[in-house]
Amino acid sequence: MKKVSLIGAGNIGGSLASIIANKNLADVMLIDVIEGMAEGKALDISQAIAITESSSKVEGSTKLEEIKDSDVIIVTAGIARKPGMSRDDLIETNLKIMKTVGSAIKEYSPNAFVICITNPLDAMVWSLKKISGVKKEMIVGMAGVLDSSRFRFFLASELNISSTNINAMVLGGHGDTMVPLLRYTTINGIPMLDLISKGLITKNRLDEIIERTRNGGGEIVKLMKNSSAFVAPATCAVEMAESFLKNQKKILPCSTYLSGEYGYEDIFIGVPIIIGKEGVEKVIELKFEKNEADDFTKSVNAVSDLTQKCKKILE
Ligand code: TXD
Repeated sequence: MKKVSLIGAGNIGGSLASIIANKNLADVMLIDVIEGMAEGKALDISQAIAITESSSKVEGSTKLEEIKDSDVIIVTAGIARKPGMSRDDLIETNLKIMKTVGSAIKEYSPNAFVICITNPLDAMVWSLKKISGVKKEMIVGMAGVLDSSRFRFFLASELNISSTNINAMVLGGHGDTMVPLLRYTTINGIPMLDLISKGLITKNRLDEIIERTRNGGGEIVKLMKNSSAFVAPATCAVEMAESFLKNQKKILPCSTYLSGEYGYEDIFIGVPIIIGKEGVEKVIELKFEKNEADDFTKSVNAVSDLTQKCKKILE
């Protein structure tokens, strides 16, 4: 069995452990600083395994050295938003945590495929790469798969069709400037834009759905008050981890380190990539139309501001 270490055993970490174990995907090592949190969740999940017929071993610890020799490490350590907080408000606290986590990855598991989830996502994964020294092909951020999944759900609800029939690509930063690409949104191969001309959905409704997708996280924080989304983020991160572990070569929108692609470098931003056993096996460069390029640039600028803040703090 491969080994997946989950640094952070909170809402998303616990969901990750449960999904990975029930899919019989890998052994799981849950880590948390809160005494008993990781061990308790590991024991709870382990007691379901007889029923789900999984052979995953699920363990928990407070010791970061237990991530030793992981194949995949998924990082959720950090604080989540409360109502009224922006993802950017988390930067100070969560950057300090990335320092601890990144140093542990460097020391105990430098060759793992690292998936960062902690917000503000694009700046945190940039910081984690810098601190851990993990090569750019082996570290990504989870956001675009979630934002695209939210977009697909909202569209499916509006059109009263199965969301599995909808292919969508939401790129850019994980925040208010994310870029849902209508031109690349299809319903079983039918371009979404054709549906507008056929009157199945109006441009106005589409714009409202894009806005709702941008605020997808905030909508859940407002409803749940003391936590943000966790089942969907965990499910999306497992899709990325599975593509690596099983060499599935899926094309997924992920926050990825650019070294000149799309004309940018030394920044993590959501772009389509192929994930296989070598990690980020290819960054796919789409040819944007003017409006798409403008939106993408706006998103890169927003992420770059936050990344610069992290750069200054880490210097
Ligand atoms: O799409 C996305 N990327 C976002 C990310 C989707 C939803 C949530 N997003 C962010 O993920 C959220 O804003 C947070 O920054 C993270 C984790 O969210 P979660 O809901 O899991 O937060 P919890 O439940 O507070 O869990 C975080 C755990 C908590 O148990 C802490 O004790 C632990 O992290 N923690 C640590 N574990 C290990 N090591 C250290 N240093 C540490 N510090 C805190």
